[in-house]
Amino acid sequence: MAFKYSITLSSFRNVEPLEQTLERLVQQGYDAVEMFGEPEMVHFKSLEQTFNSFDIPVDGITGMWGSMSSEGWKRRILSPEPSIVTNSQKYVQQCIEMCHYFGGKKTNICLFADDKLVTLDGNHYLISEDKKAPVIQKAIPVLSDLSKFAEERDIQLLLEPLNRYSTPYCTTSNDAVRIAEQINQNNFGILLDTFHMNIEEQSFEHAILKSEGLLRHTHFADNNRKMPGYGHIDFRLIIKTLKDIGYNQYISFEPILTYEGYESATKSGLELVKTIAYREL
Ligand SMILES: [Mn+2]
Repeated sequence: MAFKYSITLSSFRNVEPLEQTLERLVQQGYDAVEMFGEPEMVHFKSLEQTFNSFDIPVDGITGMWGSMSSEGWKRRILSPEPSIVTNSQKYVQQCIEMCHYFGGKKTNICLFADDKLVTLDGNHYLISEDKKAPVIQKAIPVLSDLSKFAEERDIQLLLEPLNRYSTPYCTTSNDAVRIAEQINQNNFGILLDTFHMNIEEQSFEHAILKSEGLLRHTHFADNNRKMPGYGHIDFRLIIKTLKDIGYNQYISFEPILTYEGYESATKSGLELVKTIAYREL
């Protein structure tokens, strides 16, 4: 079984021109890219021409949540403020439309809350289940509507658990599965990110097994958010477990590339993961 390999363009956004990134990624053997979700900041037509000229497909849209965007403060689905929720819905709809336009199949969704609710961000505690439940419950109809909106455009809406320092409401595979089971729509699934899993999950293996049937996309980064092989996560067990559950979707790298030598890191990280994936485990 072969995986397909993608990478998030948000990683290169403030690093170099897009054309330079795409040219190198094609050379390095990437099958696709994830476009960052800033629908109001890019020109669709010229961007489409750029992707076409490098003959590299867009697999999906990475939502620019939290501090990823100057607009992040109003992209908070769990906010108690109705206007913020409405804005967040609109944002996800725009990302879904954008994904559809570029021929992608997946858009991720992260459950950010209002700053007032994230005061625990500053320390190391998690929110208790009884405090979490009502906040999540309120978001279920919103997520359900967005999932239907995505389905009409043949897009998978994928819930990505983040670590507690970003948002404490959906941090594990278990949290995401519970929400996805309540939504109960075929195009609503889960995206697991090894960087966040490393902080929150009891084991990579258990988290992946738990999400079987719902896992439709993965983000790969090492514990320090560099490319795999530049930190201390053991990707062998992760890849073996993905194979065990019959995962045949994208492995999409989501590194932070502010370090020297990032151009070769995107190559060696990809080669490391491919080597592990091809080897019999
Ligand atoms: Mn991610």
